[in-house]
Amino acid sequence: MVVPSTTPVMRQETVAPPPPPSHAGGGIPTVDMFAPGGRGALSRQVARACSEHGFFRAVNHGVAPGPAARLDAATAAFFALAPHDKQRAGPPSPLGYGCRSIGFNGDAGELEYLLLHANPAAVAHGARSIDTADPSRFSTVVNEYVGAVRQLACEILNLLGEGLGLKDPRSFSKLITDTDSDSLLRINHYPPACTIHKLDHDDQCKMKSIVRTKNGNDVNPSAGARIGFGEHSDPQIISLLRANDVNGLQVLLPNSDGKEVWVQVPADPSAFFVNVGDLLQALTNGKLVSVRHRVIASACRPRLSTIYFAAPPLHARISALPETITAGSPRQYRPFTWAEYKKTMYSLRLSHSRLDLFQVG
Ligand code: GA4
Repeated sequence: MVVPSTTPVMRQETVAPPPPPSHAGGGIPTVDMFAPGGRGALSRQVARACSEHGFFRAVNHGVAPGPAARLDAATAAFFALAPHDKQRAGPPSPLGYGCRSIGFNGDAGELEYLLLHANPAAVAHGARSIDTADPSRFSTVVNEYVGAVRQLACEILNLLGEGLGLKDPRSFSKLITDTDSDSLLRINHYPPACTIHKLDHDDQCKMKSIVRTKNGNDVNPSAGARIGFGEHSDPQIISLLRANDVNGLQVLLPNSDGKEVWVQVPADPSAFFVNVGDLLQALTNGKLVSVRHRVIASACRPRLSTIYFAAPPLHARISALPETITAGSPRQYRPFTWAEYKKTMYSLRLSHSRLDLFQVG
């Protein structure tokens, strides 16, 4: 992964160096969304976390716990159904209920999931096969959650726009608030690993950072490591992940020697984990990099995660913002529509670095 310079590159005027995000929790930058110090400092912190890591933990984020608790209860009830009842909401095409199989090209993981479109009409349609007894109960809960999380996503994108010194700081958030936005909600349920494979308890529960060697193989300290969700970057603009207290998420970050290592992200049910997606990389001409991440499903308790993937409308034209293109930093990606990008991503495997296919020259 190319790591951009440590200060946001697009800012024209001279400003005080951004306060570094704190690194509580295993090298994962943390941004307190209500930290004292004012909006300027906060926006620079968000921009710095996205530029340096493409990833951060948002705490004190202002999303009320109610919608999340209600969604968790509804999805836990769904996953507790008998397999044939869950299958009524599948197979994912790509939306719906899925078990193990991910996408259309042979990727698989140790999980089951619900993948939903985030707009209310689509939620209502999907809910009919998810909560057959009372579909409107399920869609109300999903819409309430999506509304709250979309607001946080917009706030983060506005702060990012401000921190990067964009001419229009709302350039990113406008794309996801469009009524035709193609945003998704994914709920992943990773069953407890030890009940499936009966591996040694310690092997299953002790996951450490895994060093990636030159030939791309992982030095795996645990024989029990199983791929829950394989290595990939998120294709959209930004993703907001919230999970229960079970570890599993890992992000690929450079260590102090510049070597890429898988860093275990300590679980924090009260936080949102924010990922830069491929489209944000394209819009910023590569100044921000979409972080590669995966889930290793080795815990002895189920992991439940919910991810909001904020996307533009299908017809949106994705092109580097003019202020990101300079003599020293020529255009990296040809313009494309989100529809075109989606078509490409569904033709490829999960781990593919798909944005490379849009590189110029
Ligand atoms: C990865 C991020 C999101 O979970 C997702 C995934 C999608 C799917 O599960 O249908 C994809 C994957 C994701 C990228 C490549 C293609 C499409 C599976 C796959 C192999 C919902 C998304 O938008 O892209």
